[in-house]
Amino acid sequence: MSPIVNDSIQEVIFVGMPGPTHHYSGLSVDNVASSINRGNISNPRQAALQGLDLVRLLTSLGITAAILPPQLRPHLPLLRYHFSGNDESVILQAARKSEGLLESASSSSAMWVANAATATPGIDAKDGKLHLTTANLFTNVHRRIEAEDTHRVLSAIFADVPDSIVHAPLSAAAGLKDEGAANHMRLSPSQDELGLHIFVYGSDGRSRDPETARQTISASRAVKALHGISDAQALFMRQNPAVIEQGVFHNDVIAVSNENLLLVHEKAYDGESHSMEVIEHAYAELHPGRKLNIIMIGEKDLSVSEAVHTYFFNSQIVSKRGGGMALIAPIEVKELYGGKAASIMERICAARDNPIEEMHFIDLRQSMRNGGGPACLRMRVPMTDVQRLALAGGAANVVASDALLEGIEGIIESFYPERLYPSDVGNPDLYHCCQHVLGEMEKLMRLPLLSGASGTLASAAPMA
Ligand code: SUG
Repeated sequence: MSPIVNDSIQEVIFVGMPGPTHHYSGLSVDNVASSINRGNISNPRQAALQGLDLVRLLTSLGITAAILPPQLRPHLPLLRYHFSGNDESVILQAARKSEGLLESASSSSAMWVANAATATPGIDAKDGKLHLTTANLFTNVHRRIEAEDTHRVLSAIFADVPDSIVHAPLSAAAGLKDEGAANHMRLSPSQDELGLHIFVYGSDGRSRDPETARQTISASRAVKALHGISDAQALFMRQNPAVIEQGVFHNDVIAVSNENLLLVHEKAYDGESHSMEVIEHAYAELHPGRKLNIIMIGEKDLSVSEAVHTYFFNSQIVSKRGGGMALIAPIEVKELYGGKAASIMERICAARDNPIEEMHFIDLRQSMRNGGGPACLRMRVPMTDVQRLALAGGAANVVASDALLEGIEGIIESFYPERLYPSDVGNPDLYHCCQHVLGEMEKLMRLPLLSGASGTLASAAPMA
């Protein structure tokens, strides 16, 4: 890490690691890829190696990357609401009597860490602290069960980071449904300057709310209040109900931003193009005279359906260490519809009026088949130099280094299965495999993955 000149803010990008139970059982009905691939065979080993490729690409661009490990699956506390006995017996009973429940309990969905939390840098918070609110992911059972462990692991990771607060998930009992940073964007001239926070929601309790809307405005407002963001720095944008119904289950399926750049589909928000004027106006009030680059993609150039299938907007746009931005897109952008979406990206990259200088296409097919592209697999945390140094030097070993990546790769190569049908999650050996993997990662990353994990009633026992 370069020496501290002054305390500037830069993002740390956390990448979520798929776990050994990564499989396709179509658990998210509003997610086109998840539904289409239901019942297909998966390759958890390849999924995790593809995640590491993403980490290596980020570090090659000079970005500080870090790893968020998988969670223990199947999630036994969920199964224990229905079945009793020892771990193996509970899993076997669930496999016989409640396949759907077992599939939910076995999802490796914690890999999509854009849904782990929402982060606000200290510069934007009233108390000057870095805030993270763990998402409650209340909409889907298979995701709801992530929140408790995510909160525990994030708390351990940030324990040594000065001036940081990791909040517990919002109360779903109060009607707050929160899907984390997948529905949040921060616009600013540079990471170091005040940000305009765009909170995107699908439901505000009106009758025309789509049934599948995942984020409530009440949750977005609660995150804004908890983080101490001023009114001038917050905008609440309603998703276009029509696009939610076409498979835009999170904002990051139809928009992506970085610093002063926003790449967005014209149909993303209620009010369509008027919504862009609202964003421009709020940004101009906060940063008079500073340029905001909005690149709006029209329906005639790329339809919402094409955007959903290629995951064009689920790219990452990142600031390279030496200046300029890079775009990291899923390989499907190039492969589907005769490369039409890739041509749009090439034009954007070649244009001189925006900061994107280079494009990278990455093969994340294993995750993509469950609707998780490059943007879903990352959690961005804007941190000061002091905070980044504390993270790198803290008790937890999460910041990507050659040694950490080789260690994780070794665990993946040694223990992850290469073929998994959804019915395989009923084999207790898979649970033991997951215990073993987390035990190894716990030692390597110095995180409480098994100790204290929800679901470890009997699982602290030695590995099989
Ligand atoms: O919540 N897929 C995830 C994908 C999350 C993508 N994240 C962002 N857009 N940020 C979801 O729908 C599918 C699991 C399955 O079918 O087994 C799933 O949960």
